[in-house]
Amino acid sequence: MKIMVTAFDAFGGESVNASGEILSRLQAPAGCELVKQILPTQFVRGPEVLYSCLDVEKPDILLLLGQAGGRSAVTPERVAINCMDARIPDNAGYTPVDLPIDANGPDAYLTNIPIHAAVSHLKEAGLPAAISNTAGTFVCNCLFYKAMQYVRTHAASPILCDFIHIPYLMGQPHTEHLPDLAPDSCAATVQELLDWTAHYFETQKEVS
Ligand code: PCA
Repeated sequence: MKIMVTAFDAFGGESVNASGEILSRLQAPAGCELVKQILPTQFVRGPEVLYSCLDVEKPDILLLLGQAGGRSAVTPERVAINCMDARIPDNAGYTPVDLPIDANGPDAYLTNIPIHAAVSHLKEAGLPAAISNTAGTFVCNCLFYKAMQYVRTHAASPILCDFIHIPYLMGQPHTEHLPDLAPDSCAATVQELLDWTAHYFETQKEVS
């Protein structure tokens, strides 16, 4: 089984993106190959780079990581919406306001990973996780939407895909008074999610 995990580069004037820090700590679950990729925080270029990687790597599982400053847990996303509405420019200086990602695309895509079961498992293990019902309207949501579109329309074989938002990490420079997570705890949570999803993929294969 092949797993691809992506993260974003720093954006919004910050020097670090928590998602890249966590990506560097992840290890392949037993018997799996793990491919890591940093993507540019750009509405257009981010999904383009992702699509090139997917065409080459053809993973079975795709987890997309991004930073959501202000959250206090690792948050698997339920839904990507067909909307770009930026408060700040992306790393290419583009600030779309109230635009569709794909004028002919569906309003939304839901993740095809059972996140309720995944998050329950993480919580039972005492790890800081919660479901999120919005990935926002910036680059992360756009990448998630385009990734699900690829999964639904381009992929030759089924890919399990979700976006996971990561809080600020302790020690990372960030706006005061916003919550942060210990890097070890955050990495352990994402690692457990990765392992759980790999196991889920195997059980699905047995069923079909
Ligand atoms: N977070 C931003 C974009 C890149 C990132 O890591 C977001 O939530 O859209």
